[in-house]
Amino acid sequence: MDLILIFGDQLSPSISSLEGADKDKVRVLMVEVMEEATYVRHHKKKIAFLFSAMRHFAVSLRSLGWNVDYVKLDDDGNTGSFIGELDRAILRHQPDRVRMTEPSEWRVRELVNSWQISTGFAVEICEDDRFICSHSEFETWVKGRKQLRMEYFYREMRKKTGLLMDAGKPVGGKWNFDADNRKSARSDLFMPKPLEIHPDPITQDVLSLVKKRFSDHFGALEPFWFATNRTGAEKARDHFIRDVLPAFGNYQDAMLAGEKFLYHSLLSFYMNVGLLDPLETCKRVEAAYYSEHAPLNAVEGFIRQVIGWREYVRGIYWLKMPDYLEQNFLETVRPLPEFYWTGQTDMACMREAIAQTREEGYAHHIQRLMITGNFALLVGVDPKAVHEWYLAVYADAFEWVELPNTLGMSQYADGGLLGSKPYAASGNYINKMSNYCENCRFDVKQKTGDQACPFNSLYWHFVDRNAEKLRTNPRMAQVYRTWEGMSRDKQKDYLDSAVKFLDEL
Ligand code: FAD
Ligand code: DLZ
Ligand code: SF4
Repeated sequence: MDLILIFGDQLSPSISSLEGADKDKVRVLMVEVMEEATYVRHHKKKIAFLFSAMRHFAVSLRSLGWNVDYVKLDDDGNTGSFIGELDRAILRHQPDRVRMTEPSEWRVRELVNSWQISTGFAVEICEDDRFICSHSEFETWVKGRKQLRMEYFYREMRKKTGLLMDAGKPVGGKWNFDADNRKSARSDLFMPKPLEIHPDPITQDVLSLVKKRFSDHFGALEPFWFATNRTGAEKARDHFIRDVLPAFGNYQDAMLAGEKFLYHSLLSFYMNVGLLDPLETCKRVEAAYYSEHAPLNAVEGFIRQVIGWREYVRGIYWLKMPDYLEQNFLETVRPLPEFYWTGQTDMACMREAIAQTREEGYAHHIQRLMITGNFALLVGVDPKAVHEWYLAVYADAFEWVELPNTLGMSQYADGGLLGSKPYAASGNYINKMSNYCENCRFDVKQKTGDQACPFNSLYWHFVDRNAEKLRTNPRMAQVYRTWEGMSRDKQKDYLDSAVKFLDEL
């Protein structure tokens, strides 16, 4: 008999570990364990989402005839760890073999490896075929390339999947319509609202548990509106395609005070735990283009994020771990400012991004990259501290996708493997893409002094202090020309302003 361990982000009925298994000769094991909920102190909503989705999945497996051992967090004897629960299940069932789909995170893969070595138990690890690009395909793509640019990888994925392809050529004559996706949003636009799912009894039980056991974790637990099963996630997907997708592209980079979601899909949670299949989701989005429901810039933009960025960061993660976690190209050491947890800051943009992160366990890409990420980059926070924050606070955060985005894309800690230049920006960019500055105690137009937007002087401080590392980057050449063309006095004003702000941080 086989014991099949299913992790909390493997909630797909077609998961490879179940494929071909004989229901009568298999025991499925799913476990809620304290170790997973606390190795970083996850947002309350994230824990509730995971546990509720796991419990719903166990119910659906049982209804399909699988024998499932489901260990709840508060069950008697729960050891609190994957390995402890694996050991207990082996004592209970005396299986011949343990089987699982490869864990998505290096940390858990290592746990399983060491357990296998120490016990000598037979473990079969199946490939996770919910991704379009396997580890070996990614390694083949990497071979012989000097630069690992996402754009080229993405084109391979378009060819492989046939999405938006016409006789071997990209539909619309171009691979990428990102240039059309930079509009700033206005508050008088019609804003779609996310589909809210009312908690059912399973979710309500989990909410009580999280309230009781994780009250000291970051974030608001309620209102809790996430889907926690496949049917709910499919409804959220259909709602996105019907009401939101047509404007997804136009406002992809926009930010508006009070608008937490804009035209984003809110599907990362569901795809990352297996409630939605990424490829199927992309096919449905593609169909919206062919039926003339959504324009090409929106459809191509969404598909690029999923089969491009999402697959690409996973490839980088598995290619570069475990060393990737230790990268710190800019050699930064500052601890994460306390207001990342409290939201108490006079900077309206930061306050807004952190407040909604606390309320929802969600912020959209540009908030993550150009507000909270940009600020940490400019002030020089230790990239590992930034990583741990992102991993804890977002409901869609799993290390394989979060780490390359944070350490690589946002903090440039990998020295440019993922992004060709640091995503550093002054207040001007934030003002162009949002209306945050209208209600800020700082003045985005002032460059230095107590009233000036801190991002302005911090930007030049960042440029100056990293000159040795960044000056030779061709994409930074213009920035350094501008900096070096400034008068000594002007440079000094910027640096003095920044140092004063940093001293008080
Ligand atoms: P949409 O804007 O609607 O995009 C559609 C889909 O594209 C997303 O659901 C997601 O699956 C995919 N996608 C978009 N951008 C990326 C990207 N850069 N990498 C991978 N997939 C992408 N995404 C996560 O899923 N988990 C994370 O932990 C995570 N951490 C991030 C940390 C930082 C610092 C940054 C800058 C980005 C991070 N992202 C992460 C990527 C991106 O911000 C989220 O995928 C997105 O905001 C999720 O919201 P959405 O579903 O509304 O996305
Ligand atoms: C995120 C998470 C949390 C909070 N709790 C659990 C859990 O109790 N049991 C579980 O199987 N998975 C959990 N997860 C998701 C895991 O961290 C995720 O499955 C790992 O990334 C596997 O590599
Ligand atoms: Fe943010 Fe500066 Fe604008 Fe204030 S003025 S919201 S700190 S960018």
